Order: sequence, then C-alpha cells, then structure tokens
Amino acid sequence: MVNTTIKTTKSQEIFAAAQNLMPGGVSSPVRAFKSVGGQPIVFERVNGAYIWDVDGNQYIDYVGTWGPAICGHAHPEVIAALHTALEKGTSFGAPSFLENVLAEMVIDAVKSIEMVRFVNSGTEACMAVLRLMRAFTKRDKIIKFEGCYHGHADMFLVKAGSGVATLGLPDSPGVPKAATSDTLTAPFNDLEAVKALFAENRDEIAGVILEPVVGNAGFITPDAGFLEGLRELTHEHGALLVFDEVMTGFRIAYGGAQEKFGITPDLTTLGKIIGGGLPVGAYGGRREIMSMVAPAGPVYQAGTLSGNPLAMTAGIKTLELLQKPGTYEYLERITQKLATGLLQIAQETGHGVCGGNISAMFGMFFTSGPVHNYEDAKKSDTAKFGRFHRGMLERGIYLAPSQFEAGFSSLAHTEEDIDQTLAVARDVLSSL
Ligand code: HOZ
Repeated sequence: MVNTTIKTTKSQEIFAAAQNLMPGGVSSPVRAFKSVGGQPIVFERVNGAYIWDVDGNQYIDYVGTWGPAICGHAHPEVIAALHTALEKGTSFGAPSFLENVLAEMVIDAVKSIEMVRFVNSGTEACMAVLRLMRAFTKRDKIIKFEGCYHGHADMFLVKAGSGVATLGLPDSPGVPKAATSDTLTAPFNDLEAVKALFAENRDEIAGVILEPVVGNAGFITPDAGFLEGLRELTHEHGALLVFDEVMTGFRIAYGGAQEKFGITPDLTTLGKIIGGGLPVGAYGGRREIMSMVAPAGPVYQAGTLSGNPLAMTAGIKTLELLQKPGTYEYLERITQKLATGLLQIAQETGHGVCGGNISAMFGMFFTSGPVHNYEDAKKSDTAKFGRFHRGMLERGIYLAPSQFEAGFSSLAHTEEDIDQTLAVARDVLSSL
C-alpha cells in the first residue's frame, strides 16, 4: 500500500501557471507549502476521507478543507440536499426559512448563543464581533493571545497565528498602526499577563477574544483553570469574553469548547463546519448584546450572500449528521488512536515530540514540550516537520502544510485509514 513514487507532473504544471495568475499561485497563503518545502499538490476531487490530485494520486486527508469536512468530503446526504436546494436557485439576498432552521440548530447547540447572525467566513464573523464588543461596552481595547488567529482583519493581525505564523511574518504591511493600537496581547495560558493588562488598562478593555483550544499555532489546549480564570476576570472588569469557535465549534463537541470545558462566553464566532463545506461564518451570543446588531440596533454589518440558501442547506445537513448517536465517541476514538499512535512512533524512532487530540482535532510538535503557548510552539523543529510532511505526502497522507495548523479527522476516517497512516508515519519517522 505504501506508495513512495508518486508522480505529480500535472500538479507542478498547473501550480507553475498559477503563480503568474494569482499571488503565490494560491487563494490563501498556507496552501503554497512555503514552510514545508516542495510543490503543493493540485486537487481534482474529494470524497469521504480521501482526496485525489490531478495526476490521479489518492491521499488520506487530515486537512478536511481546513475543518468543514467533519462528516467526510462530499457526504452523499449533503450532496443530495444541495442538489435539491440548487433547483430552487443559488442566492436569494432576502430572508429564507433555511436561515431559521440553521439558526435554531446553532442556538440549541451552543450555550452562549441566544441570537445569531450569519456571515460568509470566520474572518467576517470576528470583524463583526469586535465591532459589537466595542459598541456594547463603549470601550475600544481588546485582549487577544499570541498565536491565536481571528481572521485577517487589520485589528487582529497582531502576533497572529495560521498563515502569519507559518510564514514567520511579524505583522502585515498595510495594517495602519492606528488599527492595532487597541489590540493588546498576552501569551496563551498566562492568566497573570491578562490580569496585568486589565490592571494597566482599567475600564478600557472591551473584552478578551481567544481560540479556547488553539488550532492556528498548532494544536494547543487550555491549561486547567485558564478558561475559568478568563471568565472570572472578564466578569470582574465588566468586559466581554469571546470564544472564537470557528475551528472548535461542532468539532471538539457538538456544543464546541464551551460545552467541552463548561465555560460560557458572552459571544461566540463560528465558521467552517456550520457551512458544511460552503462559505459560512456566524457570530452570536446573549440576546441583550446581539440586539444591538442592525437592523435591530445601531451596530452595522451586512452581506449580499449572507444566509445563502446553499450554504444554509449544507450546514443544516451537516449538523443533522453530527447529531446521530455515537458521533463524538467515534471521532474521539479514531483521533486518539491517531494522535497517540503518532506520538508513540515518533518517540520510538528517537524524536522529541508532544501533542495530542480533543475529539477530531489533533496536533504534534517536534519538540518534547510541553507546549502551553506560541513561544513554546515555536521551539518545534519546523525543518523536521517539513521533511515529515513531505515524506507523508509522498506516501499518500495529506497533512496540513504547516507546523502551525491543527489536524482534522472526520467520521469518514476508518480504523484502517488510521492504521495505514501510522504505518506510513513509522516509515517516514524512521528515515528522518
Ligand atoms: N487560515 C485557515 C487555516 N487556519 C485557512 C487556510 C486555507 O484555507 O488555506
């Protein structure tokens, strides 16, 4: 089964042409494989746990289109629902009953959300939630954490994770100082640093936003007491707590990190899974706060394709599939087998590693760790990760092309897929 001689001629041709057409040849930076070396592969189709490239090679996929494909790619029930919806048109730009259905599902699932607004991406959701935080509290400053990524809006491009971390960019040119002057940062898992920021900026901080489990600096879990501490501090200072659950929502539990850890934020952002593979984001929270959003209130935010019927349909069907009994038990079982297997094999083959999983989200750093924050994550041997990534890819395993991205499994991954992945990993890790 182990394939070490894949040909990627067509991928290379297409990607070479793409470089003249689009910056870096891609529509999103991390896809260019800059930090892992080698050429990206160009996809032709996806199904279940697998992707096929334009040269006909098949890979077991642990990127899952960066999170949405939790039921597996192109799930037949999602595709069938989309076919039916397609017959009714692709966009209304007006209210549809489908929005009510998905809104109710989100409100039922996510404890902090009493009202929700649909947008088109996680970036949009975070931009909008920031405006709302500021409007509600009448304060401008926010606290974010180093290595956390909340989309590419100016105000969040401070010590941001994901592509910014992958490419080692300090901050992006084009972001005016004024746009980030109210963005305060602290190391993840460092409550004392957050306390100090609140003390230095008394009555000026609108709120704290974080990925409750970091996925954009690699996979980093919150230390015991960290989320509780943030909840207490924000209450104490009249500030809002915002969970960016674009990655963790409906992934680490049906009700996201807030269900998993039993901490209820004031506001939540969502994306990825709730669009079932179509472009969707959302933000929601307490009714009192959400009632400030236009046209119910004065905080403006809008979008031509927001609430798009195809995206709502894919989201509804995906959440229906996730509601089936045993879903999260299965995701935990296979992902734990993968994550613990990878760590064990890496250790047996002489590599210092750390990592783990929560449900269908996982990661492994090439440092013996522990990794509590972005500074720790940066100690990972990224050159070694690059060689590991390339070795896995050449043997039919598609991992996120960056040490600073989490891995995602799905309901479509079988025990056999995991076994095959671990066998390949043993081969690759032994050769590094
Ligand atoms: N920044 C997202 C992942 N953390 C999306 C990456 C992509 O789609 O290329």
